[in-house]
Amino acid sequence: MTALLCRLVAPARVARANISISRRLLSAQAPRPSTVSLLGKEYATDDVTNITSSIAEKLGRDLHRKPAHPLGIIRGLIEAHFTGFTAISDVSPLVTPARNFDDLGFPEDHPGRALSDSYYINRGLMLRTHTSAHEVETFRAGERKWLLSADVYRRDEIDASHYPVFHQMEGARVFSNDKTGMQELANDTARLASELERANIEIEDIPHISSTNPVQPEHDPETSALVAHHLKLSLNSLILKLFGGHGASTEPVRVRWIEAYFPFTSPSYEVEVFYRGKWLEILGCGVVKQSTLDRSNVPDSISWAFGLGLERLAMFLFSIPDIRLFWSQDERFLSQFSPGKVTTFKAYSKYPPNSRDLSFWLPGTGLHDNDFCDVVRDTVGDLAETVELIDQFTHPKTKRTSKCFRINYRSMDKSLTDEEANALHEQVASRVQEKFGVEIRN
Ligand code: FA5
Ligand code: MG
Repeated sequence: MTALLCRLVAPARVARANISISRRLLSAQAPRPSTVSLLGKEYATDDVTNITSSIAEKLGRDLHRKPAHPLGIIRGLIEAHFTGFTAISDVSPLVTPARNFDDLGFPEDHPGRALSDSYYINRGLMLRTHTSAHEVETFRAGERKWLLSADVYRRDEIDASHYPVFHQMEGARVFSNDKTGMQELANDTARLASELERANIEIEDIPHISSTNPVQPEHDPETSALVAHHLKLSLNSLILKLFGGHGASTEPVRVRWIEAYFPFTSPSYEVEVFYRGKWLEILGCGVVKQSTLDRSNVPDSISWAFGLGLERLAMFLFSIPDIRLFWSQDERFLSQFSPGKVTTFKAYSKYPPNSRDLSFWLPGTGLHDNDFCDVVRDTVGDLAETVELIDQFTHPKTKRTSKCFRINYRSMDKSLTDEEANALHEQVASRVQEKFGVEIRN
């Protein structure tokens, strides 16, 4: 859940910002509008509001619901694999912090709650940071085998594999903790195990339960291990389906299971798949905390759940090199995909980047790198391909700190002229100055 800071590159002495703008120091910050409009409704803002207009515009795009979009195709393939599961994909991204964090046992001081990591509309409403935010309501609605796909939002760095909006699919299966439920578990485990035995798949497994990945005190260790085993088989079978038919067919699919920690599951795992020479983390999962089922009024039951990243899967399966492409409205991108089919993306010409540096003295109150990234994104949108902190320096006498960021401007659709890049950079500089009252250096 901890979002990364803006990517740090080894600090080097570099030329100062190649921009010349007035050094006017603005002390007052831009006033905050009293409401923000999201999905056609107005919401009151307050002192924690940090949603930006470039993020607000992403709400309702619903890429995961477009049948000929790579994210929609992946969703369809997974839903087809899990037969008998209810598929949900139309839940609003606006949730209470209680849903996103408290219901799932996140401690008060968890970094995911910070304003620097999550988007808040106001103190009572935020953009979900993961699809687990809907576990309690879905269990409470009586669903016992379900998949829920949605857009999720995290304040994060800007680069080819990080974007502040991405998509997850949550999956869960509940078993009655009685003879019938355990029989169902045993039968399905046997079916999956025999399927996987015959398949060309290499699995690095770990014990279902260990001292560092414990059974919950409410659970019988044997039952918990059976549920964890069924979870592993269910996901190995999905991975075989998704990755088995692509690439060099003689190579086995390689999967490794790793111990993990989530506040709402125990034992917990992450899964990595070896694909095109790299290990790729695709999901987190585990045995659902009994407190979640209790809160959802699901008695005498035990459940597993997983949350997987749809972009991560799609980037690998479709060979899509840049996460921003998922948001492209360019026909050269969209026309390459058709419902139900995994095809290899053919890159169209990539226009040259234009990099510009911006350095400034931080205000006395400091400035989080994610705040800077957000202003860049809000000013120039996807034209900012990467933002890197390339230098920082604290003056030995005044103790003031200066930071230098390098912004790579690149359009997916055209070549940017030097003048256009300069104009974008000027806009960024004046927005940063206006918003944070920083003093721009040159
Ligand atoms: C979670 O979000 C948990 N809610 C998952 C979970 C669900 C655990 C149910 C247990 C039970 P995590 O932050 O690791 O965990 O994200 C899950 C997956 O989302 C990752 O494995 C990855 O595939 C994807 N993901 C996470 N961050 C990003 C990102 N910045 N860009 C693209 N995909 C991401
Ligand atoms: Mg993770």
